[in-house]
Amino acid sequence: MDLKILGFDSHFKKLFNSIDDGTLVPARVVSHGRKYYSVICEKGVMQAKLSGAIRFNSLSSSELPEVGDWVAISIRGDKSYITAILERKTCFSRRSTGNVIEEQVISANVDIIFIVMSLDSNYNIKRLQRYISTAVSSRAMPVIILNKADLCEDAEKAVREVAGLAGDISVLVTSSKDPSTVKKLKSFMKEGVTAAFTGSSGVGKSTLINLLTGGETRKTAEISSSVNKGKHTTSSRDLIILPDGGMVIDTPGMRELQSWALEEDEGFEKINELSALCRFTDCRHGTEPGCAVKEAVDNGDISAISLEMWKKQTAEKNELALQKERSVKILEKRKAKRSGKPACK
Ligand SMILES: Nc1nc2c(ncn2[C@@H]2O[C@H](COP(=O)(O)OP(=O)(O)OP(=O)(O)O)[C@@H](O)[C@H]2O)c(=O)[nH]1
Ligand SMILES: [Mg+2]
Ligand SMILES: [Zn+2]
Repeated sequence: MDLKILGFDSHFKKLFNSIDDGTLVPARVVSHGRKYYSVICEKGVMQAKLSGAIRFNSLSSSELPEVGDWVAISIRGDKSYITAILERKTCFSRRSTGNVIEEQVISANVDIIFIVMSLDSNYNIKRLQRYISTAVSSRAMPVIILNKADLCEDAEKAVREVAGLAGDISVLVTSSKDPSTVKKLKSFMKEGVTAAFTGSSGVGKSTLINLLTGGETRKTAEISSSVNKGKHTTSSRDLIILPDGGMVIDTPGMRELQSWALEEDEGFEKINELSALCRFTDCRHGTEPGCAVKEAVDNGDISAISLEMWKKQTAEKNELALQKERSVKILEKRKAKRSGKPACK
């Protein structure tokens, strides 16, 4: 196996050489369960476990290897251990749910994120916007796929609407029933390039991947319903090597994509600009006197709806910042506990 095919470029080579003592092997994470990681290296695919040091030193799940990561492995007899993760080029993540709010990495070192939305009842511009901002903050290149065009009478209308908010992001219209779909997807893929598919459950991510691999690599909803086993949705993340070059990562459709990054305000420039003219520097544009934003709403310069949306987003942002702060404290406590010292308040 030539590592170049897997995207092991000069950047990762340099990182690897800086930690290699002559006993390590570079490998890429293909999939993982709770204990074992499938990694691929020059020798082929093998199972590896985390070294004790990684397990002990990582405080949050984002410090553990994820699909797409380049890692260093140490092979001892018939066992392999992951001893280090090479610094990620890109990192596609979301906010985890649970009592500790932390970054949950979905896939690492992805060059392209195909955001799939289907042109049926799944079509939702706001959700798309959320996917776009998550993809942008991952530093990978987003590409929008409007799938199931065969189920939509006026795909052009959707394309116009999506193009309006997508800026210079490519927008593809696809259908598993249309032979040109494969060509469109392939034009983005080449040796060493990794693309991840993301989007709601049932939009056709696994079906599109099967078109790219030219076989039924991924189970899809349709296949299993024909054998009466109910809906087969993807439940694991896997890195798949394409026959014509490039790699794809299939991900299970997420019910709600919560962005990890505190996003820059979008579309609220006017409100933010005017805030500087409010009497109080911390004006929340509610009932405060001398509020320049409310004045603009009264004059019709800003719509009441945008102000409402601004308030909602600000509240969400404040809550997220608070949750993050709390999480940092919990993680610090965990760390102190590990090192045997009492946690400071
Ligand atoms: N009409 C139509 N159906 C499609 C198209 N693409 C996929 N489907 C169907 O949509 C259903 C869901 O497809 P999947 O590929 O399993 O969807 P997924 O995005 O992988 O879903 P999860 O794994 O749950 O996230 C299947 O029954 C597919 O046959 C399309 O372009 N047109
Ligand atoms: Mg799937
Ligand atoms: Zn104000």
